[in-house]
Amino acid sequence: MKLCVSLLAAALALSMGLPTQAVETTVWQIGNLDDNYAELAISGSYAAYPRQFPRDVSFTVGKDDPAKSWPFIHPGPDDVWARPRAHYSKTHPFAVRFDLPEQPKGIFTLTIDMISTHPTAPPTYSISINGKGGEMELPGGSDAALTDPSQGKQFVLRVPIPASSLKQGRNDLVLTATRGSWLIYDGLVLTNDPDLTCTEAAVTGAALTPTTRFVRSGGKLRQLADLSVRFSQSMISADAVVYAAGSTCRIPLNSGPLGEAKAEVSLPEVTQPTTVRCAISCRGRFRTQVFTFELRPQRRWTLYVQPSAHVDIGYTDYQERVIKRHNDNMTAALDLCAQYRGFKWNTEAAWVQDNYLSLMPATRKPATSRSRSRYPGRGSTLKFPTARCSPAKTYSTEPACRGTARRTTSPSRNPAARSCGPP
Ligand SMILES: [Ca+2]
Ligand SMILES: [Ca+2]
Repeated sequence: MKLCVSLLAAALALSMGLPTQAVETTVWQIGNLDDNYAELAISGSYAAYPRQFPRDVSFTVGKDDPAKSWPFIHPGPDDVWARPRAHYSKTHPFAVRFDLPEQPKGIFTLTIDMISTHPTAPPTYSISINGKGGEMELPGGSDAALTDPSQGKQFVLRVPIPASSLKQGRNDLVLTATRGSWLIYDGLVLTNDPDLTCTEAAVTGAALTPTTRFVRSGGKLRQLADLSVRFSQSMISADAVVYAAGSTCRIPLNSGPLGEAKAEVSLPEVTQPTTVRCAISCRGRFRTQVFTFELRPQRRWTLYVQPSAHVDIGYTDYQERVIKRHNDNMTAALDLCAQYRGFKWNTEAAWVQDNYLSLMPATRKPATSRSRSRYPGRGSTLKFPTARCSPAKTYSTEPACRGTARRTTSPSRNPAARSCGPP
């Protein structure tokens, strides 16, 4: 069964006062809106992408042919198969360059017709027009569409673009799957109705979501929250003023082509539920709208980072690469020890330290007693194959592990840590 979704279209079209008999002209089109991808490049052969598009996509309207220059599939960062080399970029921007011969007028509409998306990891899709962008999460589709377009779950995205966001001459549109996996195109069309005008814009919703992240600023701890604001129109530049616990901060917002703006807000740390007010204004577009949220205290987490979980030189990678990686980690750890007083580092195996000290120049070794006090301690003693242990056996090893750690991790006082070996 085909699923056809048109997000934003109804709300945005109403807010922009689209007449029922709008007269639109096609500015450009890539592919045909025919529920098929046969007319697009590497049709049905996704594995050909890294060979045919090693530098991703740069499509010039009026010059390039979709059959050669616009792939039927748009990979996301999860798609390892789409990278010609491991170190290449994980995202794959698709750029469209087009010229407008005259000063743009009225409303443009970008229609992106998709055949399907990855079923369990659909992409977060970013649209940027002349440097201003926004993104949205696409719904999951069907991977049967990779070889059979009739098996897809179709999705149509219509984005109204005011003429003020475009310009006479060259314009740049960039489409990117910023998270997740692939999507498959049917075709893209940009249309224009020069007689349409925007009605008054409005904020249609706002949310403030606390995060678990804190920052220290001016000696005081502040907690970070994510502000999300949805507008009735795309490409609106507005201001948000957030009032919380005697603190005020002003944040610029840009709704982008999808009508939604997101920003990170730094607020004073609260110890009890606290009211936060957010006033959103856009001079000349709409009157100030005020939203009220409740900011709750957030738990402070202690973060332990384990860079590796299996020191077996030559098993997880070539020996020289394993050695280099551990040495790089040690160098970075020493730098962080010097930079942050509370930073501690424990190696998983004693070999990591011994090897580093034998190879590194004296200038890299901890020289002072102060730096030695936080120098990476010896590990290895706490590593055992947890997958082979019963829960009772696992817990019973805890005192022994701590005792061994106290005896062997001199001079630093590293907390007992346990890494899990593979089964
Ligand atoms: Ca279609
Ligand atoms: Ca098509």
